[in-house]
Amino acid sequence: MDTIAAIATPAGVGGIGVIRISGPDAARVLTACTDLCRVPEPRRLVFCRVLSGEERVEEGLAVYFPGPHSYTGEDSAELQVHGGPVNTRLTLQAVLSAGARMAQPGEFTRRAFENGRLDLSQAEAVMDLIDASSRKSALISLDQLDGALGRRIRETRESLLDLLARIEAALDYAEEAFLDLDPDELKSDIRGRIAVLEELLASARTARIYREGVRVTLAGLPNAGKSSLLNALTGQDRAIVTAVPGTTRDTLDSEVEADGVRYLITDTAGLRDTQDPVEKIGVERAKNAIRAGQLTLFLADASQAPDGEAVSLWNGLEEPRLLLASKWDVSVLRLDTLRDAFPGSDPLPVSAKTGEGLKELWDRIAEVCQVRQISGHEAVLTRERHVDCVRRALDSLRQAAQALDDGFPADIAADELRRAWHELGAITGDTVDEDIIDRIFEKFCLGK
Ligand SMILES: Nc1nc2c(ncn2[C@@H]2O[C@H](COP(=O)(O)OP(=O)(O)OP(=O)(O)O)[C@@H](O)[C@H]2O)c(=O)[nH]1
Ligand SMILES: [Mg+2]
Repeated sequence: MDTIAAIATPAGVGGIGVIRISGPDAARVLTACTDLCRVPEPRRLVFCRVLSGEERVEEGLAVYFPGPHSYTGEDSAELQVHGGPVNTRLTLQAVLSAGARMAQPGEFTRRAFENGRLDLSQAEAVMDLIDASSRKSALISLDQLDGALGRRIRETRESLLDLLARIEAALDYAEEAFLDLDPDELKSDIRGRIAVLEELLASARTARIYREGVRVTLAGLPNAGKSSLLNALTGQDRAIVTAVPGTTRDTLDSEVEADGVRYLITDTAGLRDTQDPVEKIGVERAKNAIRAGQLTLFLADASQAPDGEAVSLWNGLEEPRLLLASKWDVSVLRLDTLRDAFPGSDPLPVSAKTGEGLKELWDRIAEVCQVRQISGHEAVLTRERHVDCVRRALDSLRQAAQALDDGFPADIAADELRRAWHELGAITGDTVDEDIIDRIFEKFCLGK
């Protein structure tokens, strides 16, 4: 194993720049590229000058982490120098001249994984934490880094092994022991594992919502109050509001965070047949925005009688959709009237003017989008890769249960259980191909 080095801080100017070194030669490299005559005490910062040959190129702090108690599990060191692009590069050069080689992206974390310091899901959490775009998704990654997902997967795999052992023992001593193997009990154990995995799958949806946010589109006839509602929901004076129908021509996105979730709310042009070429394009864009969104809020103006055109637009909308009785402060209708006029609706009264109903609207949005609060230390599937593994494991478990239901011999079920065990192992990296590991780590940044 060779000794690797890289600049760990982002390119550019900053307070400090960190050069990381890891591998069996870390101590020797550190003393060779500095004026330190011996390795510093473990985990103690010491002042040093960085040397290139005899020449001083930088000065800063050095720290040494002997393995296995380091990030990578190997002997490691760090040099903290001034955070400029030229001097950090000079320092790296000095480290490389002292015998280290340039690290590949993600190579430090890959070594941590290969040395058993992190399982694969934790290594992925490191990257997700760095990439987190909201407070909540950062916290989810932190729990995963703590090992919450890995623990849940390992428990499930253990219990599958138990089941397998019971089946195999029964098969080995077929005649007398087969009686010990109560198929109903076996089935109910398998069902228990299925429930655990189904719960995990549901968590993936939540994680995705926290990571990517939710796109909500406002739609309705011209003048229904869409732009006013956009402004009210985001608390900004974002969209132009006038009493003239057809005010909004283009789509307009505005972002707002509610309960830790980022919502991208899109205001659109009022939907109507029009000869105006600009408005025509606007209506086309509105339709595209409705298709691209995850939820449509359809505004029906409650200050006038229900409009047949609005009803047919509502009927053409795909789920999930919510009907809002807009301008409720000047309503001339009862909610029941709207409910009857718009089939399949459960209208929610709102007023952009007074703010009435907005709190309820946020609650309904969260409910329809199935935003679930995540408590701390919960096992959550954060990546498509995990989701695929769990789906395949679930398939196998269902097949196993089915095989027992159909009265097939228990070794058929055992094959499926083994497959599920294998699939789940790919999440933690216990059973995974080298090329998948390559693909995961090549997406890491340099120095991580
Ligand atoms: N009283 C009352 N008036 C409202 C409310 N919301 C909107 N309005 C009025 O309704 C008119 C149209 O509002 P907009 O928000 O521009 O409606 P829109 O759906 O964006 O209209 P277009 O962009 O033309 O499609 C304006 O005169 C608003 O002041 C409300 O909650 N209460
Ligand atoms: Mg508008």
